Amino acid sequence: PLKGARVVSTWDFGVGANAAAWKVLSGGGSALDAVEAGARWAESDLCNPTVGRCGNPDRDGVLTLDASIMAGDGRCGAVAALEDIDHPVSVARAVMEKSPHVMLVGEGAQQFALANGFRKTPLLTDSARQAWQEWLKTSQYAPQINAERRLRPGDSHNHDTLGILAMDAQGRLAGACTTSGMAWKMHGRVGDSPIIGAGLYVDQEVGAATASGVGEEMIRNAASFLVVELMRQGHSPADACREAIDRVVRKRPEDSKRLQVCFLALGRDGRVGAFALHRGFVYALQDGGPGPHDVLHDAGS
Ligand code: SD4
Repeated sequence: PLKGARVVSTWDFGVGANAAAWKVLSGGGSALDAVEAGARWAESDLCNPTVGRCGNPDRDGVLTLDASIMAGDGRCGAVAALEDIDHPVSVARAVMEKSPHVMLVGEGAQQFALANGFRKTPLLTDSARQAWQEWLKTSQYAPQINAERRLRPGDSHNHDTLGILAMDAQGRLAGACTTSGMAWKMHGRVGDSPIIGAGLYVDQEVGAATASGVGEEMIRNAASFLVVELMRQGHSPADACREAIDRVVRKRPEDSKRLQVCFLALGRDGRVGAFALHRGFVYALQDGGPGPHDVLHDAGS
């Protein structure tokens, strides 16, 4: 019954997110439930300083969370700059299912969450606070490429956003993206992850795409939408990601040496591809096949 079902996630911690999503898929659940479960796993992972409750704060020491979720039929929801609410991906799903809107931000997103059964919880951990206090000594905002390290399972301090894409046994597609954003960002900064078309896009006719890296570049290029549109024009998922990276470079060649941008795509036919501006990007794939169920692929350029 699971023929065709699969889930792919960004970075090494995608292995854990995939395992949570696969539980849903292997029980006959939907791709939408699967990506939410995978994203919730990442949001709870206390080893991950860039997603959910263990995330690093902004330059004022405030932890703000961004998340989005999208189904192949165009339903979508997102929250940005959400404070003190656990599981922003589930708030994003509630925006999708229980509000007339697609995106809620800041205080309004928090009010909506509280009105829909979420509880206010201080999320900033001691280690994140300490990291921020250390950062304050220099106060330099300089996103790391993270290219030197080849990421492996158990290498728990690698950073970046969780983007997760799934196809269920019925061929339905869905995706989710969740992050605390760039560490030490300006207060109020919103990245690509909660912006439909930038950090995440899903179209049942074609496929799904998600992004990680410096979100300003994704927003500038409507990048996940671009990857899906390139697949619509006939590119394989891998070629679509490569072409989108080329677009990013062409637009701002001067930035491309110092910034990381990574794309991950899943075609409607189940093909998976990825590409990144710099080495070091990996993704995890779970398709229930023989052999190791989670495979890490280096997708560095
Ligand atoms: C953002 N794309 O907020 C996210 C963060 C990320 O590598 O992926 N960092 O810009």
